[in-house]
Parts: sequence; structure tokens; C-alpha cells
Amino acid sequence: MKLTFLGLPDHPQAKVALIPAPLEITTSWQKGTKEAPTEILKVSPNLEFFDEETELEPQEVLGFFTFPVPELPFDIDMALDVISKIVRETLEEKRFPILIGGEHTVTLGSIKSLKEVYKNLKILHLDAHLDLRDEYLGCKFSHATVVRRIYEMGIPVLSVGVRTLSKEEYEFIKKTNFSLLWMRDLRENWDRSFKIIEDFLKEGEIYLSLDMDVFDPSIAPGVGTPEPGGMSWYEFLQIIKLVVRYNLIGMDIVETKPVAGNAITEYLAAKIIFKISSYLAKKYETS
Ligand SMILES: [Mn+2]
Repeated sequence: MKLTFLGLPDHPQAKVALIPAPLEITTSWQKGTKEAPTEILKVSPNLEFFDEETELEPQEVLGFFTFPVPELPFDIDMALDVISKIVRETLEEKRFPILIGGEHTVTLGSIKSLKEVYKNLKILHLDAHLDLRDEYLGCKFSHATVVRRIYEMGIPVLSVGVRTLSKEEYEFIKKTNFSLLWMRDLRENWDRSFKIIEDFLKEGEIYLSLDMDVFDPSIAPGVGTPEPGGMSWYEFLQIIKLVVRYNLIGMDIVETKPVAGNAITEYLAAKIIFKISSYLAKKYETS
């Protein structure tokens, strides 16, 4: 039987599409992100199906459609093409795409289709890392270079929650004046940081790229590089509520790496999908 979000049958008029993207080719250290889409979908029926904050059921208001978990070719260009085709189909069906990675490189597949449809596409990037290397371990298309490739397409990016970088990336951000908010900025001056995020969201169509390692490893241990000092659940929800107020047109949730005997990160990822869908449902109901 096909795995679906919340274990529910696909809604015939679904406005949200879940796109499993089990890409794992360029992962450098701890392996396992290929299993994440399956594991996230598997834990999702254990969530409560009612959102206490918006007081609604997103599966009723918007409805979910879950694509089958695809067998991706072990070639980065071919794999990104497969992902990009599924995203294009989702946009044609007028559904909100939520990609479930997989390594961060899947974002490039998504953007390939999105930039054909949206002329003022912008990326809000939540991540402990900048992913701004020019190449990594000989690869131009890798989880460590994904934002550099997006930047080169001329698509505006704001990276939020950053707390570690390479010297190459340090020199790049100095040279280019790349837009970012360190995790430290959020903690030291939340109001000013929040305003910077809001100013970024005001114009254009926003795509959210969420690397699960933006969270503190204490609440998201199942990631490839569990960088200390990350975001909390409630900080994240404040940012997400803000993003949903503006023109959010799609998202991905990447780099979960399931840990045997500990489903906390997969559960968090499933909860994020449910929460964002609840906020989108609330907006849909009141518009
Ligand atoms: Mn990262």
C-alpha cells in the first residue's frame, strides 16, 4: 500500500502535495537521509489530526495528496529532473508543493520548475549552514553547494539560523554582502532579526527551504551534522507564522537522517508539515 501523509487516502481536491524526494548521492559524513521521506510519512499517522492553535483540521480544509516514494536514478542531473517534473505537475494541479528530502540538493530540482512559473521567486533558507561552497568533494551540485547555485541564478536568498561556515564561505559572504542572519543575531536581537525577515518577505513569491539542522540537536538529533546552538520550536513557529502571512508558494524540508530507535526528528518533520498546513488552512479559510 502507498504511504501517505497522516495515513489518509489522497484527497481528490487536495491543495497540498507531499513530494517524497529520497535523494542521497553527495552526502559526505553520516548516511541515511535517503530513508527520511519514508520514515517521516510512516510516523505521521501518530500526530493528532487537529491543530490546537488554529482550531482546525488541515486535512479537511486543504486536503493532502502524497506522491509515491520514487526510485531516483543515481545520477544527480537525472534525479533532479525527476523531482523537477513532479513539482511541475504539482504546480499545474494548483497544489502547494512540500518536498520531503533527502539531501539538500533536492531544492535545485524544485527551483528548476518554480522559476519557470514565478518571476519574482525568493528563497528563505533556514539552515545551520550556508551551503555556499563553489564545489564540494569535486561536486558542483551537492548539499554543500546548493545555495551557491541558487545565488548564481540571480534568485534572492536570505539564510537564517546560520552558525558555522568554511573559510571559503566566509570570504564569499564578505565579498558579496550575502544576506544572512546568524543564529546569534536571532538570540541577541529578536525584534530586529524578525523585521529583517519580514522586509525580505514583503515582495515576490517565497519558497521556504528548511534544513532540519537549523534546529537545536536536542530537539532534532537525526541530522547529518548536529550543530549545537540551534533554533527552538517556538522561535521556528513565530518565523513560520510570519512567512505564511506573505506569498509562500512552496517549500522543502530536507536533511533528516533517521536514527535507529529514536523517531524524534522524523516526528518533528511530520509535525512541521502539519503545522504549516494548518497555518495555510487558516489563511485559506479567512481569505
Ligand atoms: Mn545544514
